[in-house]
Order: sequence, then C-alpha cells, then structure tokens
Amino acid sequence: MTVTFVHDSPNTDVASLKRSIANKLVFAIGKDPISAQPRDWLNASFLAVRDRLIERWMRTTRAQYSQDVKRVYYLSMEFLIGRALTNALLALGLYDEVRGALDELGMDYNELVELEPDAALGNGGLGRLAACFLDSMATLGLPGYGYGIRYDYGMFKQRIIDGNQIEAPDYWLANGYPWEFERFEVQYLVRFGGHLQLEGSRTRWLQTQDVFAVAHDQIIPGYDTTATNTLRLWSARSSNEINLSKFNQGDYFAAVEEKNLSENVSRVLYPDDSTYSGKELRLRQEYFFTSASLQDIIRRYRQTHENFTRFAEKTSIHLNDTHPVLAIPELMRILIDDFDIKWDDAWATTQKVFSYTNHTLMQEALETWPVELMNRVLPRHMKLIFEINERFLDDTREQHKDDVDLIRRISLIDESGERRVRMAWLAVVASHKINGVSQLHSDLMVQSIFADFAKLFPDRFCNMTNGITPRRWLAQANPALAGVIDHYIGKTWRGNLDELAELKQHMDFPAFIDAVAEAKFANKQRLAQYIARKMGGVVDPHALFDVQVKRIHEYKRQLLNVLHVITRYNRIIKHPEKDWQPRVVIFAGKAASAYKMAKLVIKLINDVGRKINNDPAIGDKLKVVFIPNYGVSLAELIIPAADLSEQISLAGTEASGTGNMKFALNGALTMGTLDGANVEMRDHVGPDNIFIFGNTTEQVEALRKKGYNPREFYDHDTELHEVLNLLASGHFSPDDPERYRMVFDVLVNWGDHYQLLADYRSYVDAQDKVDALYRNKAAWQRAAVMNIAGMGYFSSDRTIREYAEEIWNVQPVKL
Ligand code: B1H
Repeated sequence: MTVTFVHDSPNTDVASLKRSIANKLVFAIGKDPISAQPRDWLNASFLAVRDRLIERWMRTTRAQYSQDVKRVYYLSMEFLIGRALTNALLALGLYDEVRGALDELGMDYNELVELEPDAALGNGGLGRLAACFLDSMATLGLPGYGYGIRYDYGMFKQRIIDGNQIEAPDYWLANGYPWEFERFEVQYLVRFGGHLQLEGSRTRWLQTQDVFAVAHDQIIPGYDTTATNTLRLWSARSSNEINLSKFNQGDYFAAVEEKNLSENVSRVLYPDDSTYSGKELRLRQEYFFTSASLQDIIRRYRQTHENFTRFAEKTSIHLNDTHPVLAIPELMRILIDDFDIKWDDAWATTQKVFSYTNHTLMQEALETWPVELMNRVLPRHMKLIFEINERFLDDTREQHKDDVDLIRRISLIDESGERRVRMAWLAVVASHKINGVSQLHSDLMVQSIFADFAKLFPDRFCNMTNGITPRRWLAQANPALAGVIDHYIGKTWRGNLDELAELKQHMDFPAFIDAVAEAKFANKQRLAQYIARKMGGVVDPHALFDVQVKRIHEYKRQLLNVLHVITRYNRIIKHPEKDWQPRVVIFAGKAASAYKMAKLVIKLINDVGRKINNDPAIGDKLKVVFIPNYGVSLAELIIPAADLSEQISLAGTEASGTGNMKFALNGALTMGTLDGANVEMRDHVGPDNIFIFGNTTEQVEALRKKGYNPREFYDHDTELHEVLNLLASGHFSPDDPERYRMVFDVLVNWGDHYQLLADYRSYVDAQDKVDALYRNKAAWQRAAVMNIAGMGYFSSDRTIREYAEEIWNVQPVKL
C-alpha cells in the first residue's frame, strides 16, 4: 500500500506561514489566541517550521534506504545544540518570512527567541564540536546520525551571588520541547549486573536488572539542501513500571522508588569537564546509551541485510572520546552471543567499524574503570575485554619477544594498583583510525600517551583539525557582519567558507573596512546593553573588549589574565595622567561544582572587578566584567562583540580549542600561546595578525625537566612581584584578607603546574602591543579583516569532509 501525503500548507510566503502558526496555536497547542502567552506562540512557530522540515526528512531517510548507503554513527555523551529555531529558519531560508509572519501576528521575533531554552546537553568544546559536526554532516548530505543521552537536566545554570558561583538545576524540558519526536515504539532493553552462565561454548548473561531506553528524535536540517539528518537521544524508562510485589505488600514508596532509581540513568549530565569522575552512575550512563545505540544500528542494518558480512561496509561508528567505548565490547557481545558469530569474524568486523577521537592528553581526564566495578555492573563486557586483551597481548608478544615492560604498558588492564580497565587503550586496539583534534595535539598524542601504540600501529593515527559551523557562528550569531560580507562577496560563503579569502581584495576600500568596524561596534553596543540590563554595570563600547570565555580550568589560565588585569590597574594608579587605552576585560565560564580552585578564580575575578570598577581613579580606563551562565546562546552574543580573544592555555594542554576559531571568524584578534589550533590559526591569518606569546611546548617540557622555579620570576620581575604581593595582601578581599593566600602559594611556592609566572612577562608585553595596534584604527581593522578572511579552513565542513574521506569512507546521499 502506498500512502500519499500532502502538506496542508506547503507554502512559505508570509501569509501562509502566518496561517500555519495561527493554526498550530489553536489546533496543536490548544490555545485561544486571546489568551495565548508568548511561549505558546513560540511553540506554535516551532511546529509550523518543523512541518516544513518533515517532508525533507522523510525523503532523505527513504533515499538512504533505497540507495543502501553507508551510514556513520556519531556516538557522544554530549551534544551542545543550543537553540534550534533560528538555525532551522536560516537552513530553510525562511528567516525573514517567519519574522514577518510573527510581526503581523503582533509578536516580536527577538523576544520569542529568547524564550527558547538552550539544549545544553554538554559541558564545553567536546559537546559543541559534536553539534557543529551534526550541522556539517547534514549540510554535506552525509548519512550521519548522532546518538546520545536525553538528560532531564542539562548543564547546570550558573548564578553569581556575592562573587560566588551558585549552581541551579537546568530543567530545560519544563515547558515542553516541541522540536523532538518521542518514539514510544523505539525502545530497547539495556541490562546491568546479573551473572554469567556457560552453556557449552555459549555464554549466557542472566538475572540482570533492566531498564528501557526510549528514543527521542530531533531533525537536524542541512543548510541550503533538502538533506536532513537525525539526532537520536535515549531516555530511560523503568522496565517494570512499579514493583508489584512490594506494591501489594503495601510499601507504595519502595515500589515507586525502584522505578525512579532505574530511570536515574538519564537524569543528569555530569558537569565535570576534563576530569574523570569514576562514579558508578557515569559508567551506567555510558553503557545505557551505547547499548541502545548499538541495538538500534543493528536493527536498522538488518532491515535490508540478512547476515553481517556487509555490516562493516555499510556502517561506521565514531567514538567521541572514550565515553562511548563500551560500544566495542557491546558489538562483540551482540555478534557472538546473539548471532553466534565466531570470534575472529566478530573482531575483524569490529575493527573495521570503529574509529575514535582523542580530545585530551591530560592524565586526570583519561577514563579507567576498576575491574571490580566492571565485573559487578557489566560482567559479560569485562570478560570480553579480558579476552580482547589476552589475544592482543599474545599477538604483541610474538613480535616483541622479551619486552615485558612494553606488555605491562600496553595492557588494557592497569595492574599497578587496584586493577583498572584503560578505556583509551581499548579504543586504540579496536579502532582502525584514531585521531587528534589539531596538528599539535595529534603530534603530541603519538609522542606521549599513545607512543607505544603508534609504533605498533603507525597507520592508525591521524589528525583531524577541529572546525566550527559558519552557519551558527557567523550567519546566526553576527547578522551585522554577515550582511557586510554578503554585500561584498555574496552569500555563498555559508556553504563554502574558503570564499572569505575574497575579502582580502577589498582591503584597500575604506568603505569596506568601515562597514566591518561598524558591525563590530553595533555588536559591542548589543553586548553593553545586555550587561547593563542583566548586571547593571556600565561599559563603554568604544573601549577595547578583551574577552576570555570558556570553562574555568587551571590549564586555561584565567588567572594569568587576572594577573595582567592587576598589572594594568597598578600602572593606571601610578600614572593616572597617562593616555591609557580604555579596556573592558570580560570573563564568562562555569567551574565544575567540586573544583575548588576554579571556583576561587571566579570569586577572584569578581573581587578584582568590584575593586577596580568602583575606583574613581580608574574610571573608564579599565573595567572587569564576569557574565554569568555562559553557554551557547550567550556565546552567540559575546563572541561577535570581542576585539581581543584570549586563548592563553599553557602550550601542550589545550587539545584544540574551538572558541579561538569562533572569535577570529568574527573579527577578533587572538592573544594566544602556541597551543592547540592556535598554531594553525597563526599560519592561516598570518603571524602579523595574531599576538603570540609564551613558552612553546618544547620550552615548557624543558623547564619542567630542569625544575620550574617560580621564585626566579617573582624575585626578578618587580612588576610581577608587586602584583602577587597585592593579591596576597588582601587588597581585593578586605572582608577576608587571607582569601587569596592560597593562590599566591600555588603560583609562587608550590611550583604551579601551569607555569604562569614563566609566561607572565611575555604576556604583559604582548598586551602592550595590543594597545599600540588598537590605537591605529586602520591597522587594527586590517588585521581584523585578515582574521575573518583567513578562517575558511576552520569550517567544520572541511573537518567533516576529511573524516568522511579518510576515516569513514562515506558518500553523500543522492537526492
Ligand atoms: C575536551 C574533554 C572532556 N577534551 C571529559 N576533553 C569530559 C573530557 O565529562 N567528561 O568526563 C568532558 C569533556 N573536552 C575538549 O575538546 C578539549 O579540551 C578542547 O581543546 C577541544 O577543542 C574540544 C573539542 O575537541
């Protein structure tokens, strides 16, 4: 039977959209226009727009089936999507029309948009990268699926009270989320615990505690194409609604409690960026979504294939860091236990299917799970991992006879203390490709954590430098600049960011340079208004906006930025008569809730800000602002307003950074170390258009070997000496003079791991160069344009094309 379906109102003119929105309000939301709230209008708009994506979505999915395409599955614990409405409208080319329709309905688009919650299902760069990748896969027409967890609570909301970070839960689903489709019929049983029983050669996993994973789908529209993809997120549903025996015994609360406990697995995102938590619930989360995803992937494959011989030819599964690595033993388990496939065939398939991205070299972020915990929660998987390890070590021993130390180092089980499974090792052994996220990071990766494996499997390691989607990070976030660019080189850069290089041809036209500068000023005004409205502070948009926004972490060195701020403050106090270049130093970012030092840094920024901002001797020459609750939507507001972008991590610590790219694309100049993708950005924008300072990776390493002695810098640099003493004296914390004693000790006495004092002088000197260049408006604007024009390479479309060709071997669907 074929069902023909026709959209009731497929038209996209203002009048049709107006009718659609009004109809949705009444017939889908069930609200009388007379009593409808703005949120009802927002949801009605959502549904009207979603309708116009659905046919494309179904056509794309059908085309994928009929062409029997190879699909790529991107498994990630985090997807930081942000808001969806404007993104969808730009993809569909309906932005002006929907604005107009709402206008005629008496609603203000800008106000409605602010009511949409951010889908904040991620911590930071890793989660946002996954979202940019979804956008690029759809735009390139690649059959790409995102798989993750539909957390009830996303990244916590941050408030700043008395300068302290206060966390509040982010119940983003409170007002419904009309962008998703709940698929009650798509659910899989995910099992935990239990025990194993051998039946002949077959292993049975019995008496498990089970939970259902229920699918929730979101449409991922491609830009300027009818190709659309799917993000499928899993939510936990209890497998036995309530425990009937307890219920019948009259213990109602215990009966319901069990249901709640099992559903906790998708309750909340772990808000700890880049330290490994080791919590059992986290392990359960990882298995919950990888198991459901694998079952779904196999079900889809089996709709068109009878056996697994072509599975690897039709399937790529990408592991976004080690968080989904349990997908490896899960695939082995399904192939061997459920489909009776021989070990060697199952393993060959597994190795062809999986690829893995490493996002950090930092020891404290590398996941290792205690064998004891694994045995308790996932006994079958632990057994499979032991067997994978045994076979791997046997093979290696054959080739490297007597190197026992090598075997100890590469074993999937760390035996040095309590036995633990090294998840990154498992990822490397099972994947055909392993990549880092910038050239520097990929190089360091094979020299450090994966050095042994790089010798064993040199062909597996490669680099895929990160990128960002120009749709959200320029077209959507910065309509003012996008308009200027459109005027000079046309609109097609949105799908081909290399075209930005054409801007260089207009460099000598003052009208062009002025237009770029005006767009920047308008964005600074927009941000200044936000600061005034939300925080009551007054900042002058004529000042230089110096911005560091990202997670608060010692390796990212927000403290170094503060040391510069205090230096500047001291200088102004000493020489108030000088013609200082006014600056507004802007910070934003969340600290992990248990990260003491990061929270102290937030307090310090606020304390320093309070002192400086209220000092009449300083006036407008220096302001310090901490903007609360940084996230995707705030980034869209802040980044286009920046003149200077702070990317000042210790060389060798930031795997790539992606904020760095967003700033430069929006015409900010970078103040950066030779770390992560900063290195490649320098190559693309030209060394004269970026401020590079500080020790290189090699120098950092050499200093560490020799023994880093911060006292040397403290004793010999008088300006630094003064800054640190002021900090320790309680000048910024009169209510608690000892508050920053510990910060002083870390930096001066305890040999701070991130070597702040070693880079202080070159940082402050580089900041002086910033002031000098900023005074030469023409030269600064030229450099800003060189940054915009040089950013074509950092489009996530380029990154995804490289993954598609070199790792996944997938082609676009034909539409
Ligand atoms: C990055 C993480 C990360 N690297 C553990 N590692 C997490 C580690 O919840 N956890 O346990 C969460 C996140 N995130 C970032 O990835 C890097 O620090 C950035 O430099 C990089 O740009 C980004 C994307 O590759």
